Amino acid sequence: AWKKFSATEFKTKDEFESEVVKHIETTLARSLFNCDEAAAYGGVALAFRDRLVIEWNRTQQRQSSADPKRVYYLSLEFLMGRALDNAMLNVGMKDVAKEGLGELGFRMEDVISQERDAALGNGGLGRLAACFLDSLATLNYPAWGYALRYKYGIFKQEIVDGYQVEVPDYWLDFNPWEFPRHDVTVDVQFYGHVRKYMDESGKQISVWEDGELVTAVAYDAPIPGFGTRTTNNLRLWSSKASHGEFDFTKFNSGEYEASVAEQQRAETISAVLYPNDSLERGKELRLKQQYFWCAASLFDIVRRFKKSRKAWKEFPNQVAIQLNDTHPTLAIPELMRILLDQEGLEWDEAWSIVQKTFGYTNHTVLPEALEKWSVPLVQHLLPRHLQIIYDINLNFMHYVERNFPKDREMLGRVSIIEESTPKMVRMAYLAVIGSHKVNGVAELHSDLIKTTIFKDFVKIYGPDKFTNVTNGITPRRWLHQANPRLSELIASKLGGYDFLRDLTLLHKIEAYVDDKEFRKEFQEIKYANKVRLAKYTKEAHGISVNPSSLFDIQVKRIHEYKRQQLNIFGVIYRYLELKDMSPEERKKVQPRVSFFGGKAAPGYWMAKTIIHLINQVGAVVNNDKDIGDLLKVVFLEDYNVSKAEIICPASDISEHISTAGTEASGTSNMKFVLNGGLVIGTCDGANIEITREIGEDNIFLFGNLSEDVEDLRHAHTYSGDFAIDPKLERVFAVIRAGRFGDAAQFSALVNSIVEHGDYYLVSDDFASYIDTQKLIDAAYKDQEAWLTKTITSVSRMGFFSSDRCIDEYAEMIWNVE
Ligand code: 26M
Repeated sequence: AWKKFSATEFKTKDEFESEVVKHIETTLARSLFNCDEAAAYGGVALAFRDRLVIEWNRTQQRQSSADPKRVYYLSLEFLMGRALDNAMLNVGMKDVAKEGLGELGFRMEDVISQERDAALGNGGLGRLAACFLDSLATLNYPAWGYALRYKYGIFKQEIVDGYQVEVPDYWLDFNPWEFPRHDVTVDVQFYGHVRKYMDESGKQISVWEDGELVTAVAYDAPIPGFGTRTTNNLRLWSSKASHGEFDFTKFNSGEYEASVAEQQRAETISAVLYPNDSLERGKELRLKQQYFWCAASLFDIVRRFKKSRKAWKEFPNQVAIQLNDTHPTLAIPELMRILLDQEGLEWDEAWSIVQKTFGYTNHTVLPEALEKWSVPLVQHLLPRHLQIIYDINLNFMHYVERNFPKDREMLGRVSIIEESTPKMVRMAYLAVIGSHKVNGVAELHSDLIKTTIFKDFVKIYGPDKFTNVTNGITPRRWLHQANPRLSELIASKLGGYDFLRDLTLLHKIEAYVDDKEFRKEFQEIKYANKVRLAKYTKEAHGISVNPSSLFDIQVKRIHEYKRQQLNIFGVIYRYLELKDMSPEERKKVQPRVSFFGGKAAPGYWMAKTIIHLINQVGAVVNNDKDIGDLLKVVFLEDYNVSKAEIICPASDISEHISTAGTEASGTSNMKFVLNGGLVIGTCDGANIEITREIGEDNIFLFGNLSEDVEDLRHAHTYSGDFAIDPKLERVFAVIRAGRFGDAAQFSALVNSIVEHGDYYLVSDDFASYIDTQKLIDAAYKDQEAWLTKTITSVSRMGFFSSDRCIDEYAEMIWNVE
């Protein structure tokens, strides 16, 4: 353990125990006689929360008086996972707590696992935001996260008869980490119309009137840093009807249902996280969520700025706002509206403030995932914002026209308004135009946005507006918490836990790559982590897996571009090969377990079909007596952050096999390598930089390159002689023959490749995927060489700390210290 601030930590285990008991008996009003693990969790969480709150208040007071430039991270998603273990790490004294809990008759792991995940996100984008909050606090940046307090997080996934079933995730039953601030509210307006008039001086004034009001109530959660006193704030907005509990006129006249209905309509805004990456688009409620959150957050930010009584031109020196994808883009016209209509600034001054304030992070180049909102919908819901967007666009069009008089086509291409029926607002273009910096999330991705979706904007603004910040992960959660034994082993060699604050120090463990003792322990830890996952697999799914097998894991949202179908087709091919072998030949085979996990968007049929196929293959393979331990297929239900903490340390190989150029970065690739697993991957996203850091001998790359994708797709459609890879054809033949259940269920999946152009290049990459898996089998047989690769890789992963990302954002984009 490492000593930090003595003021807030527990002095003794007796002190800890008495506080836990006090909270159980008073705050929770439970008797110690029927104290179960849930109550114990409550008591421990509240005891640590007390300590956190003290540092939180102090941090906020320090920041209020110093009034430095603050960073505001606007993200509709924060995939926080559990908070208790992290709180214990940051407050310190986990070992004292563990001892105290033991005396009370509880095991620490059991108590920690009582907590429900805060699952306010879909996947990588939301988890990145959570890692960033951890790093911002750890590096002492004065920073706030802003999001919505969804009543329901991402749905829970159940697998019923091999199919995904969605179950609501009501997570707020008992949440000791949030603090309602009933005194911090903002009234947010919707609908209505705009009245324009001239004032005495002849200036045009716009008034947005006759709308509906909904109240935003702040709920705050403390975000402690590691090894520092800084505890930042995550502010979540909850919606409620603006006139208090009920509409009393309606209530008094007996219209109970109508008055309650209005209340519910308001509460619907923050009710549920949208579980789609893009398919359920154009929904009015989603746009309402976005504006509600942007308006409340900006009001709050402006209110804080105004306390300092500084001039408006100082705003960008006091405030940096980062837009996590295009979801918060309405913050741009909203800040314009505040500055123009409420503060009376002139357009040019307001626009210059806005551009200096915002930065925009892009997370995908997939065209189907780029947000657009219909002009009639924006007009209806936010009439004043639509005018401002049109004015922004008009100024921009003039600018482009002046600078590129010869390129008349360009105007239509870069216009914020797409001239379709109905017209659409292109949110990514608005975000680019309203920000001073735009960044991608890995080198390849940042290059791609400059040559594809934002090509014209590079011509217009020059290349310096566009930059790269390669994603990272917090080593506190993804090394120390998820893999305490590995963290301890590293600490024992480096003389302490400084590497958790400066991950580049990991390079020093490369010196132990030939150290017998170190190697033995490193290998034992990996084995123990595999045993832990095997145990979980048995408990949760009733499937026995041998921890000595090669553990092959692909966990991430299910998407065609991420190519879980390539993986499962490869598994089927492996199965067919095993079936063809004699018992003698089978003895030479490297046993393997293929783990899958991930949620499909509820309306994404192809993704759901992939899940179904994985489960059907598992049902056949796992019960085939010829196969035994040589191959097992496991679909891990309801993949989430807390499960990732068990899964990531347990891989030998993890799969990051997206079609080249489609996965912006990926972040689980970093988690797996940091925990001593190797990667099979395509030359995509952060895989490329991982290869650069750890060396190409330590990663299994395969498949076509990003620059070849366009030509290959073209050839599929137009060359006429597009032939499916023969090995893959063999897989399709057995699927068609009904080996994994009714073939009709899988025909759309097979046909997307055979008949519909194989957009994701599954067939093109299949042979090289299979060959590379064979290389992996062979490499794994040499356990010593394998171990050397894993240790070397871990030691070279320092670059991928989210602390490094945050320092890059701070310097290149936010200009904060
Ligand atoms: C939706 C439907 C069909 C096909 C694709 C999508 C879709 C893909 C990406 C929708 C949104 C997408 O982008 C948002 C996102 O979550 N991006 C992820 O951001 C992470 C953090 O930067 C990266 O690590 C991931 O590579 C990137 O996919």
